Amino acid sequence: MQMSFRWYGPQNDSIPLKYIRQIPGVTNIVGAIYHIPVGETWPLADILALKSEIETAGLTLKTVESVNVHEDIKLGLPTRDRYIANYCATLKNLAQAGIEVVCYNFMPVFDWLRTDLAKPLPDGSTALYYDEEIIAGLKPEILVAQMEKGANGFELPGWEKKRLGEIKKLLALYKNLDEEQLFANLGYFLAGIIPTAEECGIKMAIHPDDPPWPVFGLPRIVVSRANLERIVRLVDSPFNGLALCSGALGADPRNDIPAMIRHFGAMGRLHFGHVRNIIVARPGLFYETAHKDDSGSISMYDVMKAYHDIGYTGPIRPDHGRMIWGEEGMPGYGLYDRALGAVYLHGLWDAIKKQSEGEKQ
Ligand code: CS2
Ligand code: MN
Repeated sequence: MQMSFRWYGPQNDSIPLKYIRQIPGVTNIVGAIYHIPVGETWPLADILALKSEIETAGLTLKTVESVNVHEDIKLGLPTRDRYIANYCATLKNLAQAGIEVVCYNFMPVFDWLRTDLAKPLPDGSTALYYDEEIIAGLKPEILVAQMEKGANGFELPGWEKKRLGEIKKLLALYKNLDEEQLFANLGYFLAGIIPTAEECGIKMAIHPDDPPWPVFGLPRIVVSRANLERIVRLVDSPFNGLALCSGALGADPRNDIPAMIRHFGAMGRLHFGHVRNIIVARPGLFYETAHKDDSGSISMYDVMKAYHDIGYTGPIRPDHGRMIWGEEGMPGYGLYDRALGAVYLHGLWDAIKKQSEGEKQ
């Protein structure tokens, strides 16, 4: 397991790399290029510059999150072939820079979404919060405005102002697209990119939809064990794998996260672990909590034990954190609580590892 930390680059992140370097056990940065529009090829020089900045700080860059997928690919428009070719070119450049894992998602229009980006918790911290009943009464353009306002001056990943400025137009394009078509479009995309990923040795890791159910009538398919099973078989290659996000999938209590880790891990399809805890207060209402095992609805011990038992050697990151100690930062991506999460998860890992080594002797 390689403990990793997401970093949004020198222009977009308020946290200096040198602070991340001081979190015990964190060795890897999960990074991306943000100034190239979705769908265009990431230039090798830009990737190398990012890598060298990270290495100068004493950290490594082997995992990229995300290379976002152009909307035309999700929609299955004729223009998709050009964007798939660009995606392959990006993968080749990433491979040349030594990148091993690329995370992406296949959510129409929106990336992860919440109804409150700073919900106060009883301990005085704030956290990301989602209530389906609030969503039901909201117009999508109001949600976009709320997300922008709550973002604290940061551009949230997957929430590019320019693209979402045309939200009504975007939603109209999806009017007749159902789950089956979205599956077909994902299959087409994977058929287009996986041969390149195989050739250059990049493990593709699809991130689950967050929340894992349809929103605003838009289909969402990366939501359950059965669907993940179908996705890894769309193109049957070890390079067609998963980024298992405990918080995203865990919002639906029917998803047994440790069982999924064991299952897809044994298949060799688990390439990235996002580990975070949430409280599911009632169906459709959940919020993010501290990572501690008993702080939320998902047992972080069971999750880390499952990663350990499958012999997981890939990247894991604490995913989101709350805002604590008066920190001002990008919602979900402050320094303090994610650092606590990384160290806590690592502590669980060390204990599980030591215990299993003792049992073997
Ligand atoms: C989110 C997403 O849950 C998460 O990790 O922060 O933005 C995620 O990075 C993307 O959906 C992955 O493509
Ligand atoms: Mn995640």
